[in-house]
Amino acid sequence: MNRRDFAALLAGGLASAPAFAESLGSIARASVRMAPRVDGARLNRHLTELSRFGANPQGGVTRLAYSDADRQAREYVMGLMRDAALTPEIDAAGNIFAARPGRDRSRKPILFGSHIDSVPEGGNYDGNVGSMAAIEVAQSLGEQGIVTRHPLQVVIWQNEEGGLYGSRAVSGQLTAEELQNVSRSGKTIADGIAFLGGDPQRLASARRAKGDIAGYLELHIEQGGTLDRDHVDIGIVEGIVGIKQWEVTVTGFANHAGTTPMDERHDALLAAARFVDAVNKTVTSIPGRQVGTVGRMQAFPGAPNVIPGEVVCTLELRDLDAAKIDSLYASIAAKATRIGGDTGTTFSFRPLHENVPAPSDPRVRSLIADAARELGLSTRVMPSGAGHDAQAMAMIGPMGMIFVPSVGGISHAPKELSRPADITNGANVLMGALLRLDEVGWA
Ligand code: HGY
Ligand code: MN
Ligand code: MN
Repeated sequence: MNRRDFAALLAGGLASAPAFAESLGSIARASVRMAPRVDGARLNRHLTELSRFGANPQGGVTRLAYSDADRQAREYVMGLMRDAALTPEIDAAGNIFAARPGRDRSRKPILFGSHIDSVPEGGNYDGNVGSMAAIEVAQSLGEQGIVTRHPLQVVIWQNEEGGLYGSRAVSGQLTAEELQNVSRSGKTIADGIAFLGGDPQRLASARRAKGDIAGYLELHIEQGGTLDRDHVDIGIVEGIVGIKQWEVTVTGFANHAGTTPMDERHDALLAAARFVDAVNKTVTSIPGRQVGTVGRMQAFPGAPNVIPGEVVCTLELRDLDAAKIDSLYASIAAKATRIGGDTGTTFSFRPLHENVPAPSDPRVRSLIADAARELGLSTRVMPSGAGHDAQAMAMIGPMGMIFVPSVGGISHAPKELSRPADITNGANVLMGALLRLDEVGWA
């Protein structure tokens, strides 16, 4: 029913309540018809199928970047892209891009997507939800005959979990030294990129400059418990934490565990144990949401009857404020020196990688809020304690992130779970935000 008829109905008085209710219903249906929707059943089916690649017997997935499971999963995803009438291509950095032309060739592309690599013994939703949803949105737009003004590019980033390697190559933040970092699959980053079909010698061709994109949108699971606990449908990310990681080497002196008196030892593992405690005490000594973690530790030579002569571990610090990360690091390094003095050991720190903190674009946040409101979904503006490829994209264009609830806040673990209805909601919000971004397009 159009506006004029509706006004006549009101002016002529209500013929009868049922007629009026019917008219309201038709208006409501008309407005619902205006909000295109994804095929939620197909989206959740694709998520289930994707979980086969690198599946763990205890549940969840180990799909390490540059592993066979990663490459096989990428093949599956590229097949879905072709089913969605997209043409997947692999850029020199090993990222998968699938483009759809827009009506206005002068416009810059809108990018949207996520990653499908996982942590060891991770969950089936981290990255996968945003990746499958992006393909589903592109497929649904095509099926509903919706052609956007801007070109669209669905992207599946490579090696997000190792440190945003694929997206940082595109944003120009990846350094040549980092290509020699060894990934969890055992391959160097350079070999891993080649394994996925990229070309580490031509990384510059994957680079995009600030202004090369009209915007970037990413749907992701919250990986925390706020939305689930407070029964909120959609998280609108205000900013993504900065992350700095170091490899820490503690050097002592390997010796006989039986004949070396306690006061003559240079025990690298004792020093490392005090270091872990010092990290925790330093990070919790000031107010705020900063976090610090020693996530991995190896003692050498690793025999019960040998005093460890060396320990290699990791240090990771996160906060929305880069300056706070740096001051925490300075305090921890000073404490490490004192621990070394007390134990006759030395500490060295080798930077592994850095993700700079990234605020989302307030204009994109309001588009996401409008899309959620139109769908009758509740929203919460919130920070992201997890790192995401979106923070690399924020370096080159307006960025927005959409969260859906993680049940119990569990993530990076086999019990990671998001409900199918929430995932479908998130994909519909992604679609709505994308169409709004296309409408207002700033570039
Ligand atoms: O580690 C992170 O925060 C992200 O899940 N890669
Ligand atoms: Mn992720
Ligand atoms: Mn993750």
